[in-house]
Amino acid sequence: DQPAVDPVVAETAEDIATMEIRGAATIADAAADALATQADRTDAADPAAFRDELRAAAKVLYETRPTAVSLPNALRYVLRGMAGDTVSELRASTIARAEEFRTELEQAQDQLGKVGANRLRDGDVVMTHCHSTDALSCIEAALDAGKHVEAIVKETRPRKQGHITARQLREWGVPVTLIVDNAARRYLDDADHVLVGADSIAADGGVINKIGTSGLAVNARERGVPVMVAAQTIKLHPDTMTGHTVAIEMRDESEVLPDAERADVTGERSDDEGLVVENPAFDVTPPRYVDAIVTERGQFPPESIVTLMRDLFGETTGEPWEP
Ligand code: RUB
Repeated sequence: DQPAVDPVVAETAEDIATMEIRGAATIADAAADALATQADRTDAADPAAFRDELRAAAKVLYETRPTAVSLPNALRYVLRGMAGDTVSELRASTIARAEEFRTELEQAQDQLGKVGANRLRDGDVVMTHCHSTDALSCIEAALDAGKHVEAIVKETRPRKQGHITARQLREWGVPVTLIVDNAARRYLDDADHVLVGADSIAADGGVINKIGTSGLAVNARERGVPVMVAAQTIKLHPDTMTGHTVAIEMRDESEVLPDAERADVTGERSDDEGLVVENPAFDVTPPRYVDAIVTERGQFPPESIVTLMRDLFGETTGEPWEP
């Protein structure tokens, strides 16, 4: 018998898969919250059944999107906090652990924002890619410190998360220039920083983030614009310490070529097998193109991030639901 997974968990998983809930930190927060709901609404008859239920829920959440390591890191954090000899003790400890995770996530984001803000001077222009709450936290902290900041916001095809960034920045009163991705190199001449988030950071300092980040970083280097990655330590990918690579999500081709536009490409040959549409959601920026990784524990050159990773995740192995 498969353990019962609460409908709220299934719904959260669906929202993550369809990107209703998106961005590495937000996904981690929603996953921890879903596990708390599973614990809260359990009808497990005994402790073993409770643990099985929570593990099953974690698996459903895990199987949504493969690239942001904040998701398995969140699941692992909550599951490892399950403690107690009765269902009610297990329930209470799991809920408390999920709450602790969510609070720490928020605090880490505030803390890294202050670190990142120190890199921004009054009057600086920041170029962004995609929508990252960690990156925005740096701008928010700079504004709180009374600095004037302007932004050049890349649209970020195909999902246009740049719109979310632009909207947030405008709500804070930041002057925004919205550009198509292809205009980035031209506008780098006007930028003092490239500021992006991360879905995962590898042990060698490679940064996995929204597709297009690596090209932007290479162009920024050529233009002499420093690249800053804002990433709380929940984005560090422990498996990469033992040689594993980070899976890059391939999303549906309809995001690139919607059905309604397909005939523009295929003409009459709607079943043209010679046409391939690829839609990788993320890419890897090699560490040499990254100037600083800003975390809640301070800023690091990408080459030294492995030290922090070992300190925080040294003992971490296996799937989140493995004891
Ligand atoms: C989002 C993305 C963001 C990181 C960091 O991709 O690449 O830069 O997740 O975001 P998608 P945050 O839209 O495909 O989820 O700093 O909020 O964790």
